[in-house]
Amino acid sequence: MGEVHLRVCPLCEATCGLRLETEGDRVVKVRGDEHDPFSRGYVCPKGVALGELHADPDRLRRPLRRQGESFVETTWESALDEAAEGILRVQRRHGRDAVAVYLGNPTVHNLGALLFAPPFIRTLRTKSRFSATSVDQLAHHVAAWAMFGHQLLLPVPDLDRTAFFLLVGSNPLASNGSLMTAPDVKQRLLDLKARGGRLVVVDPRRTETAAIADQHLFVRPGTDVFLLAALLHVVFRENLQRTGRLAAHTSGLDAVRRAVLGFTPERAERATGIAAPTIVALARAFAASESGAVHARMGASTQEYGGLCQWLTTLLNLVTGNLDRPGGVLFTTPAVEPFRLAPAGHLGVWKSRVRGLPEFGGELPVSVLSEEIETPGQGQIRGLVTHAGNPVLSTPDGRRLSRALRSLEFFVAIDLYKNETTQHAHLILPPTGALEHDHYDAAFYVLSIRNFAKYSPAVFPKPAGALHDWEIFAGLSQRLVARRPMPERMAARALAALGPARILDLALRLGPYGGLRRGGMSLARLRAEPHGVDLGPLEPRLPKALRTKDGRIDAAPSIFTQALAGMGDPVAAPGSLGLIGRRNLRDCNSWLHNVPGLMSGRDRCTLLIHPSDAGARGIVGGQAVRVRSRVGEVEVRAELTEDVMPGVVSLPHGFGHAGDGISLTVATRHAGVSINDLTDPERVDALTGAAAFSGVPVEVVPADRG
Ligand SMILES: Nc1nc2c(c(=O)[nH]1)N[C@H]1C(S)=C(S)[C@@H](COP(=O)(O)OP(=O)(O)OC[C@H]3O[C@@H](n4cnc5c(=O)[nH]c(N)nc54)[C@H](O)[C@@H]3O)O[C@H]1N2
Ligand SMILES: Nc1nc2c(c(=O)[nH]1)N[C@H]1C(S)=C(S)[C@@H](COP(=O)(O)OP(=O)(O)OC[C@H]3O[C@@H](n4cnc5c(=O)[nH]c(N)nc54)[C@H](O)[C@@H]3O)O[C@H]1N2
Ligand code: SF4
Ligand SMILES: [Mo]
Repeated sequence: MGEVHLRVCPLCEATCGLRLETEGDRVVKVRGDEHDPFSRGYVCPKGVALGELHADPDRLRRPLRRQGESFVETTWESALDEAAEGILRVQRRHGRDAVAVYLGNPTVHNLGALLFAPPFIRTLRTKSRFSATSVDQLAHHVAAWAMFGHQLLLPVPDLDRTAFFLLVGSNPLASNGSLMTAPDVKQRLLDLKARGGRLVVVDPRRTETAAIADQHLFVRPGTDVFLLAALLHVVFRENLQRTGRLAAHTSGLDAVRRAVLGFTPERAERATGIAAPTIVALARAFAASESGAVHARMGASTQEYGGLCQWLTTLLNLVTGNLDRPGGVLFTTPAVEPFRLAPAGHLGVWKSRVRGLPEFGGELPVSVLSEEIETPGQGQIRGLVTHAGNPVLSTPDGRRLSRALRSLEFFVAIDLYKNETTQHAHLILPPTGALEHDHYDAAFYVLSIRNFAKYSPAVFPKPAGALHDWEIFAGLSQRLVARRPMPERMAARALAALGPARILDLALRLGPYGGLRRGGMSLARLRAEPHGVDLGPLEPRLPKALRTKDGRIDAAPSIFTQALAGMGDPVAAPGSLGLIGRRNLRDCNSWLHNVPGLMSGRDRCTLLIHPSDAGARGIVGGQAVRVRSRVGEVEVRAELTEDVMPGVVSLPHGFGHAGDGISLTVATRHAGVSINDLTDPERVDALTGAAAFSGVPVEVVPADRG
């Protein structure tokens, strides 16, 4: 007899409620949970594939130890002992910072890891800390920290109530949304249009999202800063600003007005390719709209001016009166307050050893990881711990990183697969799969378009002899502090004894909906409401929520005004094309290509190129082409389409599953090529250190002529 389980899908930011039917240790059916008040029954193909992922024969179930070029199974006891010994050995020989750590994206989709990775990293006492943040949303944290005083004060678009949604560099119809947790985002966008609202998309490609928009503006990659500054310029020039209630709690607005004086719509036209009158009309329409939200994501965050883009985006929302008001962008009031989980942030308190890029919140940009491993000297990285990350495919110049990883004295990977990155480890420690542990989206309810809370119990019991991510972290931490003073040992033991569920319960009780009153938020309450608890629409929280020293919004942090003042106009490299990435609904960064149900249909890893650019190079549709950048080259099939603007080519990210060292049977059959064999670690946002993926200059030639 089968069983029915309710839980949240842990694969992307949308947090859809699922209804899983199981028989024994098998998932027989996955549907969207129509009684989940937030996701309302929506599910995408990835959610449906969770059962296949769970059953994937390539998913590792036992710790592996490298022996020459192959791996052998070992016991957890000896794997954890060896891992801790390896880490301590490198630190004894070369110093604490010689051991680096990299946290990948799924770390934030896993409550146990989210809670136990930070204390583990503190135990390492290393400054060599990296994560996927610096190839993703770092710009948002820097802007939030500089303007609002806390890196997690991220304004979220009030998608269900806004009258005007201006979306820059994001394709939620493929990604399901980002820094905007909005399950069933397509329907929500269609609802916006149905209630008379307006959707405008700014993107170098006519994406699936652009296709349903009222207006799509092609923008040259990496030039959004000129557009955003020009929109502000028009708002000030035409006296359309109405900062309203928040003006009294904001400093620096005059400096902002002065900062954008030189950013005319005509200058923006030259940089972006968007006609000046179009920019003027957009500024007027947005400012006049009864409400509006500008949201700039991946395409605008991972570019040379990503930090500036996020600052200008928030300013646009602020000066048009849309910050912290219904229909605009607001801060969530999540059941678990993020301020209890994460510190406020700091920027550039130290710099990376080789290139001098700034830390943010204690992390260095991952674009420097290879050089920090390769460059001899005090502080050289000789050991590495990765958790839920695949930086060989996800960070710039992955091939170089792959070679660098091979040179490490010690590398331990906590991961479900032997993939492009973990194949280089000395130890691979595989945790339980998503369905074998409980979950609560502590991170994504901070970014949610409604205040919402839902607890997911494990679907399957933990298999005998398996460990959860948090248990691996706790086991390592306890071993690392074994010879340290008593208080440290006791703290590590006490934390492990608590475990994630009890920590969550405590955080819920201490949170804004907790307290002693009956029905106050607690784990028991969430268990009793398995479809989730809707905590209402977002509500204004300013100025109270501000964490700046003076309790005011800083509209003009000097890091931004100076960077904007120092900006020159973009110069195009003659003959080259600008490379951008893309996502497909059935991908999940680099790691779901081993699930057969997601890989049917035609080859997704193609180079999109405009027919005029193809014609000029003698390229026809379907032809193999060679794409070459400063750092590397790949060979891939060209797909001709007028959906990318002339001068721009697009490759998906997350492919490139070749080589004998990986154990990904299905993914290898759909290997594709890695866009990050072309992206360049030298191209970063100087302000934040984040990778600049947008517009990497590439040459494209027919493969038989290259
Ligand atoms: N199916 C699927 N869903 C995912 C993921 C996945 O891999 N697959 N990954 C998840 C993760 S980790 C994240 S962070 C989110 C990201 O979610 P999104 O932010 O929506 O990211 P993308 O879908 O990559 O959309 C980025 C868009 O920016 C455009 N772009 C590129 N360069 C520029 C530029 O210079 N300016 C402008 N204006 N646009 C530009 C690209 O053409 C692309 O359409 O998606 C999440 N959801
Ligand atoms: N050029 C280019 N590069 C990009 C992007 C882009 O758009 N263009 N997108 C960037 C973005 S937004 C992101 S977030 C990064 C993602 O980059 P990463 O986080 O480095 O890589 P992922 O592809 O998400 O790989 C996740 C890994 O975690 C493992 N895993 C999955 N679940 C778990 C778990 O519960 N526990 C453990 N221990 N392991 C698990 C998987 O097996 C896989 O190895 O890539 C970035 N790189
Ligand atoms: S949209 Fe995201 S959360 Fe929802 S089912 Fe798909 S992968 Fe899972
Ligand atoms: Mo991401």
